[in-house]
Amino acid sequence: KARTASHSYEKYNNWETIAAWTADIAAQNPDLVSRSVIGETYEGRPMYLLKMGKSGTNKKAIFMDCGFHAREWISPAFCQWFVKEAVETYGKDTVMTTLLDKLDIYVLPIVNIDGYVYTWTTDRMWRKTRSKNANSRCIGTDPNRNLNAGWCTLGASKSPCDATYCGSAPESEKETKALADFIREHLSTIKAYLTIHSYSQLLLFPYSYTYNLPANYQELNSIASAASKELASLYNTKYTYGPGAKTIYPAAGGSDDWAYDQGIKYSFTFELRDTGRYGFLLPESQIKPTCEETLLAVKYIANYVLEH
Ligand code: ING
Ligand code: ZN
Repeated sequence: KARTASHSYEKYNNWETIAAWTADIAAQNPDLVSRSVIGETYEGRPMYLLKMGKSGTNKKAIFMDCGFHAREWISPAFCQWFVKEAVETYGKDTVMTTLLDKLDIYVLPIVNIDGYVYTWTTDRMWRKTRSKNANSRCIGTDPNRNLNAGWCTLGASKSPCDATYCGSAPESEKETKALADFIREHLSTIKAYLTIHSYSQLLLFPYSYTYNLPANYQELNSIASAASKELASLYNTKYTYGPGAKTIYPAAGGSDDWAYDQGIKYSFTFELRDTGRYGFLLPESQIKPTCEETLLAVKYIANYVLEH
């Protein structure tokens, strides 16, 4: 029987609770979930990665991360929800069963752990990492401006005091380096990259660092359209979709563009609820509906990748 212990999936959890949960969920579902550490953060916290799926040979994989930006609390909540749903519906829901039989799904519950901790202790609206910057009293780099995809050429700042500071070099942050290293080491299997942010109700795909369209633009657009339709089928939540540069704003150094240029042809950024009423302070009462609707879109994309 799938076990998810006594974890609170409808509350925002602090890092200590999430870290303990990663151990528990793996220990309680050993045939479906395993935990590894892909690196450590600037402040020394272990970056736990969950690998979901039945063991098998030559499996394709999907990589999903949450918590790039510290204040986007609904994002880690979704990664926890996704893992719960996977273990609870495996063997019951035919789509989830097939997904886990045929694919490995890597889930990194929080990328920017130090920033997340800081939002719990000190500043709820913090976005960046917590690394020190040379010759500046300002702290942190925007991890979603820190990848080597048109790095710091537009929609990013070279000033360490800004919220979109791109860092001293691509992958200057231990967190983005660990993420990029893991993906590079698994490029032969990873077919899709999903990164979960908030807010604005958008489903974005490359490119954000240029107005040029990706080679498989038509395919990505139709996947995004169908996934948005799936999402809306539950509570009629409206998503806008399209290439990042024209759908939200031009911004270089993002992880979806970087993953795409590594050869991962299905690369998406989700911007979850809402459209601004609560913004980053999305009430806990919206965790369940937000996660349930998002799950439909993620399952759609995963199933598409499996079949193509
Ligand atoms: N939005 C993203 C950000 O990092 C984005 C939008 C997506 C930029 C993909 C670049 C690439 O600004 C939020 N809310 O963080
Ligand atoms: Zn974000």
